[in-house]
Amino acid sequence: MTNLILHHYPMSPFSEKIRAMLGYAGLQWQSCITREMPPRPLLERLAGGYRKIPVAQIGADIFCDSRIIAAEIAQLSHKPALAVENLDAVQQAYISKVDHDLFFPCLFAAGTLTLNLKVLKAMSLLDVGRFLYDRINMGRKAKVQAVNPLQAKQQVRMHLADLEQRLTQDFLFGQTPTHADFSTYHTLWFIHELAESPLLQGHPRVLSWMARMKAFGHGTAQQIVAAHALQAARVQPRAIAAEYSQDAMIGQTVSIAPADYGCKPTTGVLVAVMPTRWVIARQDTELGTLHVHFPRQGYTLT
Ligand SMILES: N[C@@H](CCC(=O)N[C@@H](CS)C(=O)NCC(=O)O)C(=O)O
Repeated sequence: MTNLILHHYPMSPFSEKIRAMLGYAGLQWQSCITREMPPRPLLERLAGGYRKIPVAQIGADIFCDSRIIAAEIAQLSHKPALAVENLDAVQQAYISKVDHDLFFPCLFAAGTLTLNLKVLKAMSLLDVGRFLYDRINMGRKAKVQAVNPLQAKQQVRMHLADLEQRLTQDFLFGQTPTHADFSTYHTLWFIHELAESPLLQGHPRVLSWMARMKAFGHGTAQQIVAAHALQAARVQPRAIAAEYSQDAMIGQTVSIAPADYGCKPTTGVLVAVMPTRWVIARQDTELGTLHVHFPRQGYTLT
């Protein structure tokens, strides 16, 4: 069993990206289920203000964003192609496109009665109301252009036609999957598996690739509760290599927030500046020092 804890909820596409990666990596992990919307007191304590899901944790190190989590899984499983920074510029650009430009079109295009029924089964009516209120508010405050729901299906159809052409091998960029496959998978999982929408029909290569991706499963997960995750955080964070603590900003109090939507900042003392990530230290009266890791791309530091 690795000591990697994933904080997630079942219907979250970006969480599915990580769960599928954990399956491919063949890792044993610990699963801590969180609510579909704030308040999430445990994560507020561990990650500060960061409000997106998934979040991962190894002891007192907290990893925000699926990119950073993927880099940790790449290290743990010795599968370097799971980390975005190990891929070439073409794959990196493709990942940005599917993770950012196509995420909302896929969510909007997935509306089916089945999805609505699953949501109603998973949440109380009161929570559905809270969820909608939260997401409308998040959308209003977002710094990215809203998706036109009428154009969403067309965008997804174009995406599927493009994928059908691309999939000449078992995976998008070769015979083994890379981060790009998992980035592409999670939004289509939302449409095909969760919403059970017929949108993917008529795309035989996409459907076979989806089946290959699904076959990775989720690895072996042990369910844990909040108290266990808090207990796991009562250790010293990992040491930071000297080469990452040379930047002139080190030691300053900074706030880091996503640049697109859900832009809630986390504040702490900057302790590492790496080529692709920032790490800030936060103090919790009971847990001690926590190190919170963020990607540099797509986040702002003030
Ligand atoms: N860039 C983030 C995006 C994560 C994201 O947007 N997650 C969605 C759920 S799939 C989210 O946080 N929605 C708001 C929420 O759950 O509070 C990542 O790669 O992890």
